[in-house]
Amino acid sequence: MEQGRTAALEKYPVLIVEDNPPVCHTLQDTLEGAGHVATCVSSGLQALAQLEQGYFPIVITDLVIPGMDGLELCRVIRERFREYYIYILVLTARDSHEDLIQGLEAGADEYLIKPVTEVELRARLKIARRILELESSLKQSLEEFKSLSVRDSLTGFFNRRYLAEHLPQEIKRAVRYGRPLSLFLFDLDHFKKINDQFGHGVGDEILRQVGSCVAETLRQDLDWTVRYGGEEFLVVLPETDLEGARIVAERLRLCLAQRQVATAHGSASTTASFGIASLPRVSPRQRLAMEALIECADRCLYEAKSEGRNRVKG
Ligand code: GH3
Ligand code: MG
Ligand code: MG
Ligand code: MG
Ligand code: MG
Repeated sequence: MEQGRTAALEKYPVLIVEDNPPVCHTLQDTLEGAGHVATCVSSGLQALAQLEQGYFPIVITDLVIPGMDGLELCRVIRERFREYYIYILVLTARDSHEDLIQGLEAGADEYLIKPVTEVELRARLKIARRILELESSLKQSLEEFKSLSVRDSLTGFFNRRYLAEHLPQEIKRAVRYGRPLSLFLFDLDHFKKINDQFGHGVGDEILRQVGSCVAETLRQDLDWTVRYGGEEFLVVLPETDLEGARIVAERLRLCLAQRQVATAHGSASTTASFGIASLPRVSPRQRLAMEALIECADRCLYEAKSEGRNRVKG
């Protein structure tokens, strides 16, 4: 969904479906006077074509129109257009109670009987505006919630929930198209000592600095990072073979080793140990399993730790 569609709009584009041109023009004037932009079409099929191409969160439709009638149009709109809510006002000369019920059942939000005064129409449009604004603010909250629910709040990296959903997809894609894929785990060295020596706040700041080194050394559009444990991270490198992953990990290792955090008790810094795994190195029987890849990286990370830390293995 485009940003402009979720933000509250000043003017809502209105689609008028009306086969009587003078009525259509009068409506258009009223709507424009009320601060909207209005487009007129004269049949249901034309209306659907407009809705396919453009953004019309408000539709005002007559019931008796050529071809598909207004009721059918309401039903089709409700079935087919779900990307954003379309507020539908039926505006008709059919004034029986039965017609009104049919119109509402077909999906109309309002059923107005001609002639409608300009004042009433403006008031009805205010209802439409309230509903549409409510919808867009709910949508925004949902987007924010979704993006927060897959991220770690301290570092901004993805969390394990995101990993469990996306790494299997990356692996599948790489295997299907015969593309390379690598990942590496890295774990900060003797991080407990940093906390002990400088306090947890400095420890947290160093964890944030990991984010800045990652941003400097990885490809922003392809690579992605997960906070895998407290001071352990997993980086996924699509379209990257083992040799490429070694280069990236080495670059990140240097960045972290050079990073200094100023504290009240002098500057603090840390190093990290890295373990890399690459798709071709996992046996074909296992290669779809993300656990196999991560285990492979974890074994290399263990090696890096036991060989003295601050190094890349894999
Ligand atoms: P090693 O080189 O073997 O990895 O040693 P280490 O001290 O880094 O490893 P250990 O697993 O013993 O300790 C990890 C430390 O990371 C202990 C824990 O308090 C710290 N840590 C984990 N999460 C956070 C966090 O969110 N903030 C801070 N400040 N510290 C954290
Ligand atoms: Mg008509
Ligand atoms: Mg440890
Ligand atoms: Mg550690
Ligand atoms: Mg650890």
